[in-house]
Amino acid sequence: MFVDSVNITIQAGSGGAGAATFYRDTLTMFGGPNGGDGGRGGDVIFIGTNNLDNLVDFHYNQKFKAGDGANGQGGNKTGADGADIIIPVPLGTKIMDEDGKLLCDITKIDQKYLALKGGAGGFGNTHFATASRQTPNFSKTGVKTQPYHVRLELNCIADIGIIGYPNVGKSTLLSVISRARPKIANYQFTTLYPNIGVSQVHGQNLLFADIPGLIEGASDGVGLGIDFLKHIARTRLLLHVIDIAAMEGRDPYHDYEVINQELRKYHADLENKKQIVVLNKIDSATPEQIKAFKTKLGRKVPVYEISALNHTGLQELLDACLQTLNTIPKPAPLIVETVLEQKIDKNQFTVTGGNGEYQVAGPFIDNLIRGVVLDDTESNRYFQRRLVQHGVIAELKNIGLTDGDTIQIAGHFFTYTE
Ligand SMILES: Nc1nc2c(ncn2[C@@H]2O[C@H](COP(=O)(O)OP(=O)(O)OP(=O)(O)O)[C@@H](O)[C@H]2O)c(=O)[nH]1
Ligand SMILES: [Mg+2]
Repeated sequence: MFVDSVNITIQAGSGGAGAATFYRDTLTMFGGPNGGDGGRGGDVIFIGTNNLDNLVDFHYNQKFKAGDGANGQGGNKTGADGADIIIPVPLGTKIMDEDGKLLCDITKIDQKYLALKGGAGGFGNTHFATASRQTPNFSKTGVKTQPYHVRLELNCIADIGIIGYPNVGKSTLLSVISRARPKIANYQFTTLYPNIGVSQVHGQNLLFADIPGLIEGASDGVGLGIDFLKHIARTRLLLHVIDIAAMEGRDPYHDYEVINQELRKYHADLENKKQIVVLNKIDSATPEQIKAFKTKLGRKVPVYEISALNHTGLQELLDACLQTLNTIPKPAPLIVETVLEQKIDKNQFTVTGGNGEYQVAGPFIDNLIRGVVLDDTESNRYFQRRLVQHGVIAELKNIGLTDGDTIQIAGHFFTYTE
């Protein structure tokens, strides 16, 4: 099976909670706070590998979660960090958020993309000891993470795309210039998904992608359609393979025009890609067939004559591929890297309401509420102080908050007293 797009869920590890413990021994009844911090949650990291050539593994496994951080313990023991999860993806994988925004384009072996950072561990109560609060009996819970949906889309990475009608010998060509072993047979649509092969030409590796056959109407979905044309979007050169022996009775030059028209209809970029025309099956063609084609083509495009079956003309073709490629600059890789959680502004909050009832919400509140235990007087005071310090109360006053009004925050109700 060949899978080139999948939706998966990823989640970083949550941070462990800090401990609220106190030093005690046989002589000390009430020692100082010694609660250790919680461990950090693991990160979610994607990594490029050439051991995979498509996304089929994600068809069976779509949920990825990094390890949670362990809770802190007494005696100032920090909890262990959660393990990162490292997700290998084939080269050419684009990682997008659920709105389709590109987050990262994996194009190199071992290229890493940090998609989600693990949640920070909560502070143990040692952090909360101040001159005026010597025995803090609260600690912070770790940052709880959420699952994110991301989409993976594969656009094969290849220097050269091999295109043409079905049964013209595209896979045969790939099989004789590389070690790839695509299925070859004397019927149309033998190839159902792109095959990638590497050919060494004068010490340089050229990556070829053999694309399933195209026919008239492909750009409207006829045959295997254009699903696979996206896999030649990144190639810099196209080998347009023609069955010059016309073994299936079609006119080779008409084939050539039809395919170009389908490319044009699909995307102007494909039409503008440099092409080398490959007249295949010359072992079975007449000199007249070759001449007729070349006359119609004129001099506008380079033409090579080969027999993939008999291995004729291959070296000349490969030399031309190398030479042409070296004249076309490599497209600059798309470098966009957004850590998903950085999308959230942790200081942001909104105030709403009026007539004695107000609400506060937003990431600032979500983050703050995680770190406090509201039933605990001390913790509750700390919470209220943070609201003042962060300007939440001032904002509420701006929209009319006065003494005795109710403020609703994350499902809790508070009565405001000046
Ligand atoms: N006589 C001759 N036959 C060839 C040559 N190259 C390929 N063939 C034959 O043409 C048939 C089709 O070859 P494939 O390589 O499967 O063709 P394809 O273009 O990949 O076809 P699809 O995958 O269906 O698009 C097979 O029977 C091959 O043996 C050639 O140079 N000469
Ligand atoms: Mg094929």
